[in-house]
Amino acid sequence: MTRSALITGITGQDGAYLAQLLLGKGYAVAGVSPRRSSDNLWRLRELGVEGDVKLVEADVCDLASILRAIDETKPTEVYNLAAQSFVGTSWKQPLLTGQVTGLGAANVLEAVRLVGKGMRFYQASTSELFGLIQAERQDEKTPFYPRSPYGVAKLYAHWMTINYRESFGIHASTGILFNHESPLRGIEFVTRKVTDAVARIKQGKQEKLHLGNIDAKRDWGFAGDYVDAMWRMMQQEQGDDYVVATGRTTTVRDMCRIAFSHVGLKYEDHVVIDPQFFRPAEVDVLLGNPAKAEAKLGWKATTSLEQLITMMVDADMRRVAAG
Ligand code: NAP
Ligand code: F7E
Repeated sequence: MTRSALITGITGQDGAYLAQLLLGKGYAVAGVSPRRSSDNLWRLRELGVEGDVKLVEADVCDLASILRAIDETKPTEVYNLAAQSFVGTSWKQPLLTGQVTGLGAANVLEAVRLVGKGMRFYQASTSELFGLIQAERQDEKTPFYPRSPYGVAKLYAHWMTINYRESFGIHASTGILFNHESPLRGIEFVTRKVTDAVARIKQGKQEKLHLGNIDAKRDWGFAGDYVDAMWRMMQQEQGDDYVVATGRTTTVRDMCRIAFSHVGLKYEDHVVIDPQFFRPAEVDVLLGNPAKAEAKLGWKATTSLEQLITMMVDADMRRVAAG
């Protein structure tokens, strides 16, 4: 029997890598794509899989459209990756973030409950749940303390997933994924903002890079590694919750140092601290403990931060050179 997957958020960074991974495993892959006035398929195109996935026009805020998408594609696995995922925007559009990132997940869960008998469900949970950290290294047992409307919306989605697993016996898993990046990362996130600027500065198209809190620390991994952990969760006998991380934390400042030095520049000569990029409440430090994912899923991060950032700078150097 052909295995099939429906991915909400297929046009995002993780959606594109997950689609590529599943196609490589022989899955029929479909994706929920909300109507947009401009092209949002560039990531699928860059990975060369645009023509291999079936796109269904639907929106996680519209339960009827999700029911139709599930009915049309009859997936065996449903991955809910759709979100308003930019933390900074979540203070500017808190209600929209709640609707898409929080209630959107409830809509997809409800659709699976109503018409998805036997379907497995994955929820994209996040290290932002830990926010103001309650333990030095965060694992599945660490209490949550979200620090943004995004984190709060994800908390609701996280507990709804657990509640549907416990209430209705749905095979539902949450992946508490720490930051993961790639050349397909959105330009507003700090790693890609930096690697894009490094390429522009090196090629004489920009002089300065305006950043906010460069003392913040993150546990950064490669998105290509992390979608494999999602798939592994779906292959387990039972749904469960897993932290997915590298176990190493680095400041934004040191990430900048790696990116600039890769092309022979010094970040100190170009980075300008700009108050507009500071957040109303900050998550100062995140450091994950992926021991459970390593033991139960046989998963391990394989890409170092240096490899990740140089891969991203090289991709942006090519993009900027190509105009
Ligand atoms: P992303 O690049 O921002 O992708 C988000 C996706 O959601 C896009 O495909 C977007 O479509 C879609 N979307 C937005 N609103 C929607 C709606 N109303 N209905 C249907 N789809 C909608 O995010 P990502 O980095 O791939 O992350 C994937 C998921 O993992 C997200 O839920 C994110 O919150 C979560 N997460 C990410 C990280 C990370 O470090 N990357 C870590 C932990 C958790 P358009 O492109 O058309 O807007
Ligand atoms: O910020 C600091 C900023 O926007 C990282 C999302 O995928 O990961 C992501 O959320 C850090 C923060 O990611 C700038 O204050 C400094 O401390 O790249 P980011 P994020 O907020 O960690 C989690 C796990 C998710 O779930 C989210 O969906 O960098 N920072 N200066 C800056 N950040 C940005 N964006 N821009 C700056 O100029």
